Amino acid sequence: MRGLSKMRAKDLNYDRILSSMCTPPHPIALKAHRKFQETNLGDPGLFPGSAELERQAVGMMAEMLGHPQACGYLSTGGTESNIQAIRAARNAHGFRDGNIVVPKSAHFSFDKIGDLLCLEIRKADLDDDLKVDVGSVEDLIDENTVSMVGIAGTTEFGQVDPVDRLGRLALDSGIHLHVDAAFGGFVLPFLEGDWKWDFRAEGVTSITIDPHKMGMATIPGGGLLFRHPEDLDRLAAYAPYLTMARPTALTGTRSGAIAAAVWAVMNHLGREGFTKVIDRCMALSRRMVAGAREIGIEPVIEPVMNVVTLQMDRPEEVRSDLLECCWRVSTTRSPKALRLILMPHLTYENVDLFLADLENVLNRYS
Ligand code: 0PR
Repeated sequence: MRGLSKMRAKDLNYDRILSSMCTPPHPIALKAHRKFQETNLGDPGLFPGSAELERQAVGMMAEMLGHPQACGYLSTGGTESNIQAIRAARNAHGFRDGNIVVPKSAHFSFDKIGDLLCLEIRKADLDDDLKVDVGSVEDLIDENTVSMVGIAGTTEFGQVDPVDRLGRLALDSGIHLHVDAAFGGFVLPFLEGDWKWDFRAEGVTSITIDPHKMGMATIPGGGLLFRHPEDLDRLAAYAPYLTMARPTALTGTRSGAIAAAVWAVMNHLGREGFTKVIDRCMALSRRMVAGAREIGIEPVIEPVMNVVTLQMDRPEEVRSDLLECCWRVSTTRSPKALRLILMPHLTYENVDLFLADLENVLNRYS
């Protein structure tokens, strides 16, 4: 154990991490996770309690996403959910040399998908607010398009695509529409505003939502939901020797710990608890933006969710200078900016300390 402790001590704690979409799990999620660690959802007949928790956790997310009848499973995270959603869409079309149309802001998991599923990845332009341009999507779709993708909470800027309009285009053209809400899935339902980005938007066929990001569950906790059961069924393999003959997950063996963690944290926090968490993260984000403005820096967009991007000429240099004060931040590609995620582990005090260090670093350049 001493060897392990030595290695664990090398890992950072989350205090000064502003670059991550993960956060320490809620204590109740951790407790639940430990209790179910050795169970296996890959053979659910042996662990019916864990399987029931998964069904209920998926049901709670389905309700949150505006379609209580939606079906799906708990994956290892956004990458697996995106792969499986596109695989289901491709299988629905029954051909292999197709394409998918994703926004230029899509997560790099879609590049992996192109490679894995032998699909051409077509990238649609963004508008000035960094949302996908629906006209550009329309120009890129053709008879070989197996799916369009909209993002509810882009990785770099936390922006939300016009899913509603994409949904109408999807219905008109008979193409699947997958929404990647890996990050935004546990943010948008708790924000004020009339977002129509989930199953409430007609035409949305599947949604990626990650409990291990803003859902405060344990890693690896992903979610994938489908509007139509037949799409989930398109992922099924045949394994008659298991207690479930037609498993749909990408991985075989998978711990029930995540089902327990998601179930526990969703029941414990409920709508009210999550709203408090999100309110606080948004207040931290507003403080970050206001403090940045005081030292003459503007955000790229007014934050939609708890992702703050600050315009500057040389964000990579600022990033490495901030490392001297032990701050971990990241940068964006286009437009270039310093990227900060205000996760639940951050405090007002640390936001202020960060802003003071940022001002010092920027003064070196002036
Ligand atoms: N879709 C979106 C919109 C995402 O932001 C991410 C990950 C994924 C899909 C893929 O999810 P998984 O990583 O669960 O497969 N977004 C973060 C990113 O790649 C993940 C992350 C988390 C990165 C913590 C760094 C980190 O320290 O930027």
